[in-house]
Amino acid sequence: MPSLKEIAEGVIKGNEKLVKEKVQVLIDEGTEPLEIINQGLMAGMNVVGERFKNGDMFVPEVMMAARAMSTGIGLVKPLINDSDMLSVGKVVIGTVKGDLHDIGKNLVAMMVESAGFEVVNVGIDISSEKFAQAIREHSPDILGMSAMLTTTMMQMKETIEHLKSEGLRDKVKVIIGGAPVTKQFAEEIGADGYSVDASAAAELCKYLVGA
Ligand code: B1M
Repeated sequence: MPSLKEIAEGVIKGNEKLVKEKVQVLIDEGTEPLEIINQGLMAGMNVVGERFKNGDMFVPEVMMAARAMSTGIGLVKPLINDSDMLSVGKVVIGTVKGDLHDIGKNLVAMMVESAGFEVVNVGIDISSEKFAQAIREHSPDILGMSAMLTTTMMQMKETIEHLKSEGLRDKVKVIIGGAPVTKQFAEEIGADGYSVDASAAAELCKYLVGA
């Protein structure tokens, strides 16, 4: 019988096939779904997060690990009651209007999910109206916006202004990130936080909900 440690190691190595096989064996043998997630899949992803933060792992490896983890979660999730999932909060995340870059944003979504949040990833090219609609629909604790172009980062300001005009700004914490974005810019446009990478984003989300 495979151990949870082997699953964690499979995630760290980004070995999707191995993770899929071992998770299925554990499911078939009756291991608690939440144990597989917390002590196997997420335990592995936490190590990946630390290594990425320290510069010991790079984007392609992190993406492979994230994919392996997602595949494992996909097998286990149908077996879990939503009420069993220990969600520490909900995050809506998207890339702003005019911007099609999503690799970094997806990485952030994965890391935030690994930190225990329910994540609604609304995709790319998201206008301020669509972000507002997503907030109304999902009532998240946090809205995360990503921009990779100097020409699209002002969309973040535009969205914050739009949320104000719709009476939604006080209902949600807003965090931003992406290559051209800085802490100073975040302060200038009235965001609640900025993070430089995916691990820092997960930490920031935890901080903002007091987890
Ligand atoms: Co584009 N592109 N691109 N591109 N692209 C950049 C961003 C660029 C810096 C390349 C360059 O010129 N050196 C440049 C922007 C220049 C600028 O504005 N200053 C650029 C350009 C100009 C363009 C086009 C305009 C090119 C053209 O068509 N002439 C065009 C624009 C299209 C559009 O969006 N409308 C374009 C297109 C593309 C591709 C489609 C080909 C592709 C995107 C594929 C995809 O995402 N599915 C692409 C890519 C891959 C890149 C580079 C090479 C890599 C980006 C990436 O994925 N990095 C990029 C150059 C570079 O960055 N070296 C470039 C890896 C990723 C993990 O990092 O996205 O930074 P990153 O995310 C990090 C952090 O930024 C942070 O955490 C992530 C993980 O640690 N982070 C957040 C990101 N979002 C966050 C949100 C948070 C918190 C942290 O909270 C919510």
